Amino acid sequence: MRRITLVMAGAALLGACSADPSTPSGSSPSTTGPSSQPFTITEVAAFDEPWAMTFLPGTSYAAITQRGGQLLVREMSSGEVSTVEGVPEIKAEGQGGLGDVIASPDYATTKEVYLSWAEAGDGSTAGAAVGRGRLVIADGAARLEGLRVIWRQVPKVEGTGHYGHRLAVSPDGTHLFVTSGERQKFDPAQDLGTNLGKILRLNLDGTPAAGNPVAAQGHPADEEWTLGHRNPLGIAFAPDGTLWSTEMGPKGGDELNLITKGANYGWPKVSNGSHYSGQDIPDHAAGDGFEAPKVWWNPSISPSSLMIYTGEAFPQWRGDAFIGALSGQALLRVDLDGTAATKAEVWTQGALGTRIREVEQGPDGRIWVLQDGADGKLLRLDPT
Ligand SMILES: [Ca+2]
Ligand SMILES: [Ca+2]
Repeated sequence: MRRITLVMAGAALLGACSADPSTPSGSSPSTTGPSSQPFTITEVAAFDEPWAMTFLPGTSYAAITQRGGQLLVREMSSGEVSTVEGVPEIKAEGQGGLGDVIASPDYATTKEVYLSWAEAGDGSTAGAAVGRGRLVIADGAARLEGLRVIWRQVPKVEGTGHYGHRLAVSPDGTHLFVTSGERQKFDPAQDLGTNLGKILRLNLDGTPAAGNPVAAQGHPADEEWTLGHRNPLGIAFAPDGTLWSTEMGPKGGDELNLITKGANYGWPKVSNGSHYSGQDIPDHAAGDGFEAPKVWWNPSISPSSLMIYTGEAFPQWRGDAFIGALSGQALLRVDLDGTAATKAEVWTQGALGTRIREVEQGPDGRIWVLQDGADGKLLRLDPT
């Protein structure tokens, strides 16, 4: 009985989108099958407003950020958690605080990680920052050494929302991609003179990468890879090298975008959602000059995170996108096939039926999920 209820809830979510008459051409229809669950869900630990997690390659540790400003390392067999000393001063307010953490591509030799956070500016202004430093774990303690800030949002503005600041390194290990939210200021997303509302392509030291599409327009345009983003809270490469990003839309219009060099994703000119005031925003339409999402959600699910699966534990899902939903209170799979994307399962069973903040793949291919909030559980999904 419980299973039937859950399946119907998922179907209703999917149905709301496929019934939307404003379907942009080229977007993929939903599948309508039941969201069967070929995994068990185990609660492993709990954290205080966890935001991001990453497994540190070649170690038995995972690094976890808490929005309030703590970087933690958890030894995954013993469960022992250490608080990392030496994290930067952050502005923990609203959506801001400590953000993403990923390993550098040369982690095996340097032990360096990238970290993102909200940084205070003059008065009540703030902006996202990205730093790189050495994460030393020894004798049951952990510390960051030599942390240097390698990128900042410019300008810093008032408000505490839409930092974005999710991080990904290209599969060839040569470039760092940073998502930069538009800080709830709308127009900067279309202004090449700010790096707000953009996805940036940087060298590993944070300098602008050669070959970026609008570099001729000076700095910070020389950092910019794509524009027209609102609050992109997920970014990941697929095994075939394609780059994807999840983006929080306004009232409706959450997006999964295929990220391609120089493309303009339309915010705030177009969106399949509307303003919270009720004011309409034109939908994505063929020929409007903006890149339409491959998949979108209306009503909103509030995508917090994006992981593209490459493991062995769930071979049927290799190459597919996993998305955590905050307001949608679910874990979602989107089937990726080259540059095409199709909605698949919406899992709301048990502990997955809550605000989900982060999705990660473990070194053995199991899937890990962090709930949002003050008692955010770390969940492990094991194949059945
Ligand atoms: Ca992560
Ligand atoms: Ca609209």
